[in-house]
Amino acid sequence: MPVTDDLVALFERAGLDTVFGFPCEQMDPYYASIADAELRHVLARSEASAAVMADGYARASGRVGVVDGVGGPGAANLGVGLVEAAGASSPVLALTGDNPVATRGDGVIQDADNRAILDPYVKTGYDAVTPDRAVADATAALREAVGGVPGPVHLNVPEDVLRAETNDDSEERAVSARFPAERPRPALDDVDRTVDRLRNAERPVVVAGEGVHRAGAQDALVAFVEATNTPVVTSMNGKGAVAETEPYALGVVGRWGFCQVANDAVEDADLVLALGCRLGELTTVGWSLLDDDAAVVHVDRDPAWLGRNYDADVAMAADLRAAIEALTDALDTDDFAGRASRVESLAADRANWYEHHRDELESERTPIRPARVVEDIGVALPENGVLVSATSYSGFFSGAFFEVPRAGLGYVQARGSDGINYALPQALGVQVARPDDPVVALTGDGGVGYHVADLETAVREDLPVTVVVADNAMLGSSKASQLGNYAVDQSTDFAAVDYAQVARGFGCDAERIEDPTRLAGALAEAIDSDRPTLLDVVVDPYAAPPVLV
Ligand SMILES: Cc1ncc(C[n+]2csc(CCOP(=O)(O)OP(=O)(O)O)c2C)c(N)n1
Repeated sequence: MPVTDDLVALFERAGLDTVFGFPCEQMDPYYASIADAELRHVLARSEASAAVMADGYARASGRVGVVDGVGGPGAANLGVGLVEAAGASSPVLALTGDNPVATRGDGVIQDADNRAILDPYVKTGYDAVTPDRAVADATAALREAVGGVPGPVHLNVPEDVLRAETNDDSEERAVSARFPAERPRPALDDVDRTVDRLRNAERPVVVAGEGVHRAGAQDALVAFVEATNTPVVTSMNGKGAVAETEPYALGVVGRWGFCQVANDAVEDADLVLALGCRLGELTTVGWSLLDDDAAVVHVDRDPAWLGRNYDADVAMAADLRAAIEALTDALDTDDFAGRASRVESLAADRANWYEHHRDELESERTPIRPARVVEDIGVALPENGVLVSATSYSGFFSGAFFEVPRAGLGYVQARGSDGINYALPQALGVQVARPDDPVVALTGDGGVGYHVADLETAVREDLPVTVVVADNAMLGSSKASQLGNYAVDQSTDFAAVDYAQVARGFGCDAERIEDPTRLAGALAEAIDSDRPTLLDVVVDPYAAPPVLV
């Protein structure tokens, strides 16, 4: 059996319906095997885009995103996606071709040390130098991607190995691309100690991070906080861990795109329950938010994060869903019934905070205020929708003002790396995984430039995303940072570009929007449409974002 038939069969048996990539001669046998199989191959416009799509697909499907590319330049491009996947614990399997084992390194075209290129971003890199190893290593790579803390892996397969036959007994290898692969439980002692602490705390708060999403622990978290009347803030990566429309949800905490009530609740807390959250610099505003006397309970799948930023009074290296369910099972709801009034009072504070920004959210000024763009997206996007936001201003405004209406993966922002470029390809990957749910990508004009050719991918692959370009014809936050820190403005302006025209050239529907009163209607039409649509929204570069400098 050809090695590549085995690889494709393995991916299908693992539960994958789609893979992503960009062809090369080295990988011809793999493409020939895919052509004969059910597996869908999504052709992106670069290996970088394909890798980001695989990341989006992984997050939204709960399965590994597989991406292929040529060695050398393709491997380097794949790194663009893997650096984000690595930072966000997103399981992506990068498959690179390579020159034949006998001649690689001897000045053959596209020659490179592919392992060395991608090693910094992967849990494990495999170099399959025999046909049987190729299938065995692919199996190991899939298991590695979903085992423990999910994350990217790399499988390098030289061309001669890809063209070979194998006698491998791979059909007997049990493998699943779903994550998490296992759910280690917390120690019962730690669970009891946490419940004790929670019972005795006066101002507890949950800080929920992306670990809640990766573990599919959103419903468990909702049950826990409803049983205990504990308010919840999220890191940016944890946004949507609970429905942000619920009274106990206080929004995003931290330096960028935060709700003031969320920051205040953490500053004021006497007990912080950090669930699947690294308590990193952005979330804690440079580790300044938590009170020195606050007790910390930290639950994370990755023991390396326990105690790294804060000493935890109780530290549990466990699956998030298993841990949160264990907490709920161990407590007595009656002990927490009296706390509903605190939740109501915090909900009123959040409503006031929102009202305080109402003028911006509903502003009819031109150029259009970015907060208005986010507000109108929130109104137009149905409950089953996903907003994939770029970082920078798009992320500052959407983090604060977009409310994820139900617990689950309703919002993605590339905080694994903070790259400004990911929103468009990530949204395409999410749309592949969720063909029936509307997906909106919100991005700056600087960010959209990186992968703009993938508007063609959206058309060809029938992915009806809505792309909203918050177009200020500049690298807005770079300009603000240079002016603020050095009183200079160097290399931050672009010439005006009509992105609607560009999008039409790639085959999308498109509209340029300068009138704020047109925004809501255009968004509703785009989201309702079964075609990819780009809205080039001319926004005010000088609207102040919710950022703590
Ligand atoms: C890949 C990458 N390159 C550079 C940066 C540094 N950076 C942060 S914000 C920003 C400007 C982003 O401009 P744009 O996408 O147009 O969004 P805007 O700030 O104007 O809303 C840059 C260059 C980054 N975060 N990621």
